Amino acid sequence: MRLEEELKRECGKEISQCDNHELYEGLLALVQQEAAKRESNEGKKKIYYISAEFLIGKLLSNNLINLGWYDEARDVLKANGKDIAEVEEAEPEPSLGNGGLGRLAACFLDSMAGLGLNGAGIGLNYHLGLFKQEFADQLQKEVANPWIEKKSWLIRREVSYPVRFGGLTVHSRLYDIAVTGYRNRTNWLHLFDVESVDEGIVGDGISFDKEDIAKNLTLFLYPDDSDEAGRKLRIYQQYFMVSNGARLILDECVKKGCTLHDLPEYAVIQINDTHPSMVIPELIRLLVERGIDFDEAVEIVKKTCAYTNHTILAEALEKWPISYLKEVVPQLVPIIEILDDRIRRKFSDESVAIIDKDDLVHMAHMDIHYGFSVNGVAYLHTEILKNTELKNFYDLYPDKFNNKTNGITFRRWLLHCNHPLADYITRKIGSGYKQDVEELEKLGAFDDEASLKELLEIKHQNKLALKHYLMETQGIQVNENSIFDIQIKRLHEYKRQQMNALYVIHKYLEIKKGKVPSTPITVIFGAKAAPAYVIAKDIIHLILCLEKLINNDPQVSPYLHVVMVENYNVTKAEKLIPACDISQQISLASKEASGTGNMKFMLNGAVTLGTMDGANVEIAELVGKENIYIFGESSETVIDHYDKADYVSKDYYEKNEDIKEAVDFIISQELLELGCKENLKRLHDELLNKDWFMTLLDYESYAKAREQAYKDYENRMEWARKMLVNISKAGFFSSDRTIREYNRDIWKLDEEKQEPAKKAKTE
Ligand code: 26V
Repeated sequence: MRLEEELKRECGKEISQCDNHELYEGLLALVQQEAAKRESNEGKKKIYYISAEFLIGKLLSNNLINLGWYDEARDVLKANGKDIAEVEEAEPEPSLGNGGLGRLAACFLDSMAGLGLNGAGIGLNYHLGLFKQEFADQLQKEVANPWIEKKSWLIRREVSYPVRFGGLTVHSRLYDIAVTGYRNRTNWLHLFDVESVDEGIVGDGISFDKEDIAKNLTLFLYPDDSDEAGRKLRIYQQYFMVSNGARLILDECVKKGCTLHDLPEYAVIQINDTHPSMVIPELIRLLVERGIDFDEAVEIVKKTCAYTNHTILAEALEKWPISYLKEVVPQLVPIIEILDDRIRRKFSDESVAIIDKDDLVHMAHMDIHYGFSVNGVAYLHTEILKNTELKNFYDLYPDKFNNKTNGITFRRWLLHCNHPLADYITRKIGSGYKQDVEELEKLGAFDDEASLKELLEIKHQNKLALKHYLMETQGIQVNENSIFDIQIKRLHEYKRQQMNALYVIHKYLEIKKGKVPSTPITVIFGAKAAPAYVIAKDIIHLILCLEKLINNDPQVSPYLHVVMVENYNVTKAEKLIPACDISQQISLASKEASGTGNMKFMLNGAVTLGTMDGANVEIAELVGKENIYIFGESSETVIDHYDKADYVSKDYYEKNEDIKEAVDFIISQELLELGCKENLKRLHDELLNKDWFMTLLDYESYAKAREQAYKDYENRMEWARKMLVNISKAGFFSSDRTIREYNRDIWKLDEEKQEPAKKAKTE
């Protein structure tokens, strides 16, 4: 076999003599060589997806699948006594993202390459990425997370730019990661780094000198911004990313014959949330520096940049004090002031200004005025942007607004992470669905008893695999015959992990009173909390205390188990999702822009328990109400409560005995013995006196829907039918569909450069 010979040559010895890490490195080198051979940057116009996060996950298997090498590699390894799954374990997971926004960027890169679109990602090469989460004394501890080994996917390039800040100049260095297209050409993820970065300045946990910019600039993703130095560091990082990115874009375009006057014919820049928004003034600055008249530069940029909004949460919409910008990026300030001045002359409405009366620069406002497209990430989210959050902008520019419902790459979230299910689907409907996901609909016909039993058996096998994984990685014992009820996502109050925890308390108390569930339940959480987000950390504390209390109670643990997965990341998601029965998507309606975990679970045959929020709305429409558990108040009602400020959590606490009992249990003797009084008391107070995300408002209907799901699970055939419908309707959520829509409506790249088989359908 060719691969066998090449791998032997690459490793310098017999495959059977190599350890898993050597085999990983050997395969990495082969993939890199092949990817470079398949490189293609043809096409006049190119899409640059610029983002602070790219949560790419491990790359080996994904690349093997995309190159069409996976089966051969698996067989070669097997023939030499090696297991590809163990080789995969040897790869460190790059830690270049936080949550859905970063994972979406990674799925999009995969789809762009798979569809043959001329595109690239632009971001930063954080050496320590997002922190690694460890648990000690039922608390989250943050430690550094180095992921770059001597041999890695990063390819050092000759590209370097001097980047000037207020007080210093640093020199950048470009590293590239190949993005292999599924049976297609290679695109690149461009990650900029700074030559002077120094991991040695990191002290205890993740502490470091926030003011030593030359050494810390690309150390961490989302450095703690609870103080001024942390906030300024974020501005340093953002400017470093966009300045390098903008120069790379201009250089590439000029090389292809662009005169800069015609830049929009060569480049389109998708701004992923507001972290890269400074690309707008920076591009204007660079164009002027290269001889373009200011007014024309503004027009060019307007035709080149498009903005995606990923949240309506006020605290996540960035607003930087102009004084910070004056210190860090003084060269941009006069440009931003002119941009603001032009808006103020045109529109009297203060709410659409770029620089507000408190001298805060609203990054999203700059994107909307000076970009040509604004999109939300799910139907409901875009509607809320148009009608509520960004209504004043929608009134000005109705044509700029459009929706692009998120998607996920099926290569990673089905073919790679769930081999048994992918094989099952291939057996039933053939392998056409791998290219055309809409073919998944054909699965719907296989609702006979034998086929459904097979589906249940696959779920069982995946649960067993997860059981072994949890035992090996965390020493946790779970029952594969229990219901796996899973909530994995960033920890945030709006996502309401606390509501899930309240239900766990309720169940615990019920079992204590002798009411045991027919089938045991395993409730699994996975979440990192931002280091300075106090209540989020209190919620983790509560969950870890519950885990200890419940799992050690012999009266309860046969029926109810709680697992908090440590350091939840892409690799863990790939193990958890295929094993899930119930997918918890329980955000307060209107707050979750889309969610993408919800799509991954659905595709892997889990049934959603969720609110009418984000893409849950579209999932519900696709699968029908018998195949999803929807509960809770609508987004309209929620928005109305906020408008009227009439939600009082205590009313719900006092009205409902179950709620009162569960909430008060947070400060019960049992829990106080296991946890910290300060944290538990603060969380109790928060729920009782504030509850900004209305946990208690929805608790009753949540508990009811969850009970119903558990009850329905007892009829396994009916449950399997729900699983089948979910899988067969998941095709819509392929990121290939999303990317085709971006290209059709926003990017408009040369059609002939796309793979010819599938173009976006016209509406
Ligand atoms: C980030 C942070 C980070 C620090 C703590 C406070 C805070 C609050 C909100 C955010 C969200 C930033 C934007 C984001 O990640 N949005 C997510 O984007 C996904 C992809 O479109 C989408 O599926 C999720 O619903 C949305 O939350």
